[in-house]
Amino acid sequence: MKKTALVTGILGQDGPYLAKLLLEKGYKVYGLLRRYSTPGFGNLEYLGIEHDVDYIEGDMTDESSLLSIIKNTRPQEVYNLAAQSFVGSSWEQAKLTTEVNSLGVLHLLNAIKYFSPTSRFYQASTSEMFGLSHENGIQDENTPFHPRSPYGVSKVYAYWMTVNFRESYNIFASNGILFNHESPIRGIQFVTRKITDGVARIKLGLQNELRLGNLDPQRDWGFAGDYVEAMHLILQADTPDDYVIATGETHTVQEFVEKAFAAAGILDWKKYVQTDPRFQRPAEVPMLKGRIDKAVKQLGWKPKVSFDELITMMVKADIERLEKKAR
Ligand code: NAP
Ligand code: G4F
Repeated sequence: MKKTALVTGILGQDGPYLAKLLLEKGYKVYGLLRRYSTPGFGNLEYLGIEHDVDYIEGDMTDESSLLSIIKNTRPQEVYNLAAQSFVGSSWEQAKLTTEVNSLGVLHLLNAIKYFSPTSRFYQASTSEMFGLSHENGIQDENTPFHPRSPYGVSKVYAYWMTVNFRESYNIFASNGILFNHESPIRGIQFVTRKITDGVARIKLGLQNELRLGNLDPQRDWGFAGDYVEAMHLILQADTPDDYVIATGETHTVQEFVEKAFAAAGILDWKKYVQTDPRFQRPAEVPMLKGRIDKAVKQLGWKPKVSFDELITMMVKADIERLEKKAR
C-alpha cells in the first residue's frame, strides 16, 4: 500500500520540493490548491512533477473545505506549508495573515482531530518567531519567542496550537522551526531571489539598478531542497517533537549581494545597488542563526548545500531562465 500525504502550499517554494521528495519515496501526494482563475504551476513544472500530484481544491480560511478534504482522504501525513509567508506584507494585511497562518492551522488540526486522528501533522514554523530573541547570538528550541511582525506573531499562535493538540489529544503533531531557505523557485519578492533575478538582469543588460531596503540584517540561509528532507524526517520520528532546522551560519544581506554579483562576474556591485526606504520594515529582525544539535542527533539531518553554492545555483538559474525567455 502506498503511503499518502497531503501537502498544503503546493504551488509555493517548499511544496514542490517536498512533493518531489515524497513522490520519489513512493507516496501518493495530494496537493491543496486554493481557487484561482489561473493557478501558477511553474514551480512544479520547474521540478517536472506538475502531472504527478493529485490536486484538491480548498482554502486554509475555509474550515469546511479542510474538514471534507481530511474526511475524504485521511492521509497518513499532513504537511502544512500554506501561509501568507511574506513578512513585508504582514503589516498591511495583518488580519489576512492571521486568518491563514493562525486560524487556518486550527482548522486543519480540528479536521485531523475529528476525522483522521492518526494522521501525522507537520507545521511549518519559522525562525521569525524568535525575532529579537537569542542567547549569545544563537537560537535553538529553548530560545523564547519575541516576534517582530504580524507574520511572526501569527506563526507563534500556530506553533503553540500544534503543541497543544499534541498534548491535549495525543495527535502526532510536530513543528519544524525552519530558518530562511531559498532556491531557484523562491518567490521573487524575497530578498535572495530579488537579488539573483536583479543580478541576472543587470548581467544581461535588461536592468541597470537593484533597489533594496536594509542591507544590515543577518540571516541563516540554507537550500530548500535540503530542508524538505528535514520535514519528512520530523514525521518519521518515533515521537512528535519540535526541531530547529538551519545551517548554523549567518550572513548579512550585503554579503549575499556581493557574492551574487561576484557569481555573475560583476565586482563593482555598489554601482548598481540603491537603497530604497519602501523596502524597509516598521520593525526588523536583526539577526538569525540556528543551532541544529537536536536535529543532527535525533533525526540524523544536516544541510548539504553551502551558502556560496546556493548563491551560485540561484544566479545561474536566473541567468538561464532569462536567456531562454529571450530566445
Ligand atoms: P510560499 O512560497 O509563500 O508558499 C506558500 C503557499 O501557501 C503558496 O502556495 C500559497 O498559495 C499558499 N497559500 C497562501 N494562502 C493560502 C490559503 N488561504 N489557502 C491555501 N493555500 C494558501 O512559502 P514557502 O517559502 O514555500 O514556505 C512554506 C511554509 O514554510 C510557509 O508556511 C512559510 O511561512 C514557512 N517558512 C518558510 C521559510 C522559508 O525561508 N522559505 C522559513 C520558515 C518557515 P498560492 O500559490 O495560491 O498563493
Ligand atoms: O527575504 P526576506 O523577505 O525574508 P524574511 O523576512 O527573513 O522572511 C523569510 O524567512 C522567514 C524565516 O526566518 C520565513 F518564515 C518567512 O516566511 C520568509 O520566508 O527578507 C530578508 C531580510 C530582511 O531583513 C529584510 O528587511 O532582507 C531584508 N531586505 C533588504 N532589502 C529585504 C529587501 N527584503 C526584501 N524582501 N526585499 C528587499 O528589497
